[in-house]
Amino acid sequence: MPISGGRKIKKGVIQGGSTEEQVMASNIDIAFIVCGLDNNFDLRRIERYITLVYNSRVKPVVILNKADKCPNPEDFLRLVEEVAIKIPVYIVSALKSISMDVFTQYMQPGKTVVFLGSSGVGKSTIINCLFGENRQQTKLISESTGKGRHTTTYSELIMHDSGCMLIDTPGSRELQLWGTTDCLDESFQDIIELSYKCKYNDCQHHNEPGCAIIKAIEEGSLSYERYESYKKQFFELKLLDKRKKQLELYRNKMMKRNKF
Ligand SMILES: Nc1nc2c(ncn2[C@@H]2O[C@H](COP(=O)(O)OP(=O)(O)OP(=O)(O)O)[C@@H](O)[C@H]2O)c(=O)[nH]1
Ligand SMILES: [Zn+2]
Repeated sequence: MPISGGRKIKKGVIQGGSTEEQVMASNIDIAFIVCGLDNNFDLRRIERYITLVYNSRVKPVVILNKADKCPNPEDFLRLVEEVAIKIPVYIVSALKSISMDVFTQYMQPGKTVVFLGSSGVGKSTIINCLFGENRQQTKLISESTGKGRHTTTYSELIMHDSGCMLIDTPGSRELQLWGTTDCLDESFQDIIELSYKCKYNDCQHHNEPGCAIIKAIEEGSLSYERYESYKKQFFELKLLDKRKKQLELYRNKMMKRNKF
C-alpha cells in the first residue's frame, strides 16, 4: 500500500497540494514518524502523520529525536503517548547516538522502513547514524527558529547491512491528509470509543445531554485541542471525499462525451 503525504515531486520540482494521492513510498512495513524535541515539536502534526500512516495500513512508530536539546524529554513522551495510542514511542538523539539501538528490532531482513517527518527533524541524521557513515548530506539548522533547511528533495532508498531497506523522504511543510474518515477510527480511537458512550446515537458533541466527549473534556481526560484536531481532520477528509466524487463525476461525463 502506498504511503501518501508530503508533496509530489515531478522532475525534481516539489509540487503543491492537489486532490491526487501523493505517493511517498510503497510496500512499507514500518513508518518512523520523526519529530524533533526542539521548538519544532508539534503534537498536532504527529496526529496527522499517524492518520496518514494508518490509512496506508503501515505500522507507525514515533521517534522523538534531539533528546540532547531537551531538558525534559519524558514530559514530551507523556504528551505523545496520549495521542499515539498503542503506538511505540521512543526518545533518541541521532547526533549524540543516544538510544539508537531502538531501531534494531525493526530493521529485519526483507523489511522496508520509511522515515517521515517535517524538514529538519533529523531523518537523514538518524539514517547516517544507523549506517555509521555520512551517507546523507545534512545542513546546519538555524538555532533561532528551529527550522531546518530543505536538504532531502527526493525519496531515497538505501539498503542496510541488516537486509532492511530504508527510505528517506523529503520533509514537507504542508502535510495533506489522504484517505477516508475511516482511518480516524484508528488514529483517534479514544474519541471514537467515547462517542459510543454518548446518550444519543446521533450526538454531535455540541451541548447534548449525556455527551461523553463533552464530559471527558470537562473532566480533563480528553484535551480540547485533541478533539479540535480530530474535527479538523474529519472535515478535511470529508472535503477530500467530496472533491474526489466531483472529479469522478466529471471524468465519467468527459469519458461519455469523448467515448473513450
Ligand atoms: N542537537 C541535535 N541536532 C540534530 C539531531 N539530529 C539531527 N540534528 C540536526 O538537525 C539538522 C537537520 O537534520 P537532517 O537530518 O538534515 O533533517 P531531515 O529531517 O533529514 O531534513 P530534510 O532532509 O530537510 O527533510 C542538522 O543540523 C542536524 O545536525 C539530534 O539528535 N540532536
Ligand atoms: Zn456526544
